[in-house]
Amino acid sequence: MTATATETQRPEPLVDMGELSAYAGDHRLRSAQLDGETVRVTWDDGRTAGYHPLWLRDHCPCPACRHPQTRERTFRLLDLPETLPRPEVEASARGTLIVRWPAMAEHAAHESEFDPGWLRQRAAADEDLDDSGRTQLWDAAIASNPPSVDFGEVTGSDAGLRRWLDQLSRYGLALIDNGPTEPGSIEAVVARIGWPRETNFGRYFDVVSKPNPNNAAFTAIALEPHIDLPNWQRPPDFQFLYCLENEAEGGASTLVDGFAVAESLRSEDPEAFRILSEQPVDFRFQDEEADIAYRAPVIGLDASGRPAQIRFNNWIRDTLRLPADQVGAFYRAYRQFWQRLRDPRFVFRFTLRPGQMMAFDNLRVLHGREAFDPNTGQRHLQGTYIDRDLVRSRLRVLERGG
Ligand SMILES: O=C(O)CCC(=O)C(=O)O
Ligand SMILES: [Fe+2]
Ligand SMILES: [Zn+2]
Repeated sequence: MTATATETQRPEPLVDMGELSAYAGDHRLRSAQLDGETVRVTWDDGRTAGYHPLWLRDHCPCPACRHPQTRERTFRLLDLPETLPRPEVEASARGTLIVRWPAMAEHAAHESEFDPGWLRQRAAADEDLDDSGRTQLWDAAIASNPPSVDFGEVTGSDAGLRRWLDQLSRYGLALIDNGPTEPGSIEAVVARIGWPRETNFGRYFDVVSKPNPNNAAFTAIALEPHIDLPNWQRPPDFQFLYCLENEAEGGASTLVDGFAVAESLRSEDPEAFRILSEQPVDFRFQDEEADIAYRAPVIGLDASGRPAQIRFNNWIRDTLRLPADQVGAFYRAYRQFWQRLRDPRFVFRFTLRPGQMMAFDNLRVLHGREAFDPNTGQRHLQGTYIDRDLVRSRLRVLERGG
């Protein structure tokens, strides 16, 4: 009802869309015309794009179609006939797109005005909204120049933070160098993005060798490449590990791009890839308080068949529930993948320095650690997790600024 009640009024000027689209630059529209089923627009720099009329109607920014405060859509497709009349389109004197829909039966006429920057941003939106457009696979060669930004820049400047988050979404990995070594320094990094994702390990956790560990990380043993919490339906998206002390002998870190390894498996051993991407396996964590279990394939694919979620963690993998005649093929595939995850041609091996932090995409980049000897010195990391939505949101907001 809201939509039709105000249909007859001339729409107010744009609902703050100019501000939202500032990062698309201030290009104005030079022309607009309806060409078959497509509204073609041309900006003043010659760039063009096409939009379906119904898409434009659905995205009308006027206060009758979008809530003026929340900016959320109030317009309902169901309030219109299935076939819309042909609109008139025009590039206004101020460089916006005007679309006028004539009245039809009981439906009032409607006019929409679109910000040229907003339109321009939407023309490329598919790539920008989804990290897959940025993803750059890597291998051991990344060691010569690992993505990293200084602590002072990440915490003190938007340009530094933007550079760091861009690295993180491209490589699924970004280091922070030259930070303080006071406990809690990790919180200053998290505060630049949002807030931590809490798990059964707490909001922040200390990675030290403990007397009664409930997880392999809290021992001094070597950790094979793994993702954290594959036993959750929604494992943490990103993990941060901040090094405060690293004096013990051993304890080097290993990182490997699981998407790169999965792609190499796909091309070199397609049958192993098929099994790991189709066969769900069980993961489970149990202690006195918790019993958290989930079943999913080791290589989760997105709708286009690209690796999107690696679930590999050998110590949290639960009983393998498979018919006996499929067990051999599964273990063969699992071995092929695991061997590649440890292959020096893929692994980035380095030792964290005090004041250094690593951030990685927990569903893409597997982390590991070599054994250390707790009798030779202190090793103390602080860790936390953070949601992808917060990381992407902060990056988009920073990129808006131009
Ligand atoms: O000790 C390390 O370097 C890593 C520990 C670990 O895997 C974790 O905290 O998730
Ligand atoms: Fe871990
Ligand atoms: Zn409207």
